[in-house]
Amino acid sequence: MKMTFRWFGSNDDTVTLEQIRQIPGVTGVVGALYDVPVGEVWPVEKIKKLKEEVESHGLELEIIESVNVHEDIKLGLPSRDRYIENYKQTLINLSKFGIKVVCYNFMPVFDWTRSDLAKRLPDGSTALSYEDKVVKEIQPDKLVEEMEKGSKNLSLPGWEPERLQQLKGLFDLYKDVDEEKLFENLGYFLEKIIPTAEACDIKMAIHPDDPPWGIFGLPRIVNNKENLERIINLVDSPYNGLTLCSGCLGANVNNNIPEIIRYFGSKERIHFAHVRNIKIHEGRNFDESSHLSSDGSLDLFEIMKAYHDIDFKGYLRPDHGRMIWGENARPGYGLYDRALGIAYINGLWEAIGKSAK
Ligand SMILES: [Mn+2]
Repeated sequence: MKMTFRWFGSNDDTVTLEQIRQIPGVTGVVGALYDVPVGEVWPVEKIKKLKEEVESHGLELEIIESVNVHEDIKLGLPSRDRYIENYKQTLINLSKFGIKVVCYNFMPVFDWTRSDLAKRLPDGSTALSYEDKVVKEIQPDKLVEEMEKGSKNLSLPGWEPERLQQLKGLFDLYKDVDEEKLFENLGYFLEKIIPTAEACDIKMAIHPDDPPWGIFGLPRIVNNKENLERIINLVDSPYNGLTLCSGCLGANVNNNIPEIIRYFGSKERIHFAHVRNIKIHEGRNFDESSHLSSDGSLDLFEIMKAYHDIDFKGYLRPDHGRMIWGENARPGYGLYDRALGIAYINGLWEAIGKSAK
């Protein structure tokens, strides 16, 4: 595996490249351009600048999270073709700078969703949390407001203000889009972009829905083994692959993460691994916990063992972390707890590797 760390750029992250470079085992960052509107082409000059900045700190930039998919593509509107052409051009531009994997998601309207961005845990740390009742009862526009309030004036990935301003219009458009229609629209998108991804040698890696169930009556399809299987078969190419996010899929107790890793790993369709733990409470409620197995509901040893068993050579990053030691950072994306997660994952990896010999 290649250990990486998500970074939001020097203008929009409390964590610096100097700090990331000092986390043991980290060889690269997971980056993106955050100032290009969704659907527009990523300019060569900006990609070049980001690449050079990362490399000047002794780190690699080979993976992008995310090139977001314009809503018109998910909706299947006639205007999607223009945005798909732009997406292909973005892939071509990224390939000029050695990008190997592009992560994206296909969640209608809302990206990752939480009811609390700073729930206080018993040890005094704060974490992202999801309470089903709160999300069921809140109005969508109020949720957007709450997320913004909790963001500490840092942008939240996937929560682009320009899209969320049109909330009501979007909900109207989605009235005719059920899960089947969403699969169809994803298939259309993949059929158009995978040949370009192949030509560019960029592996596409779809990220699961977070949480892995529908919210506000909107369809969600990237949420269990059966649907992941259907997705990789929409276009049967190694370039049509997955970001395996343990915390997202793991929020549904019916998803057996080690088994899912082994299954899609054997097909060589996992290109990017997000490793984190969550503490599941009764019903559809969960808090994000530290990475340590005993702090959450997922067994990180079994998860890392599964990656070891499939001889995982792809990119891996710790996913979200708690806010600890008084750090003031983007919710989920501070330095300290994610660095602790890396140290723990590295420890598991070394122990599993040595005991397997
Ligand atoms: Mn994730």
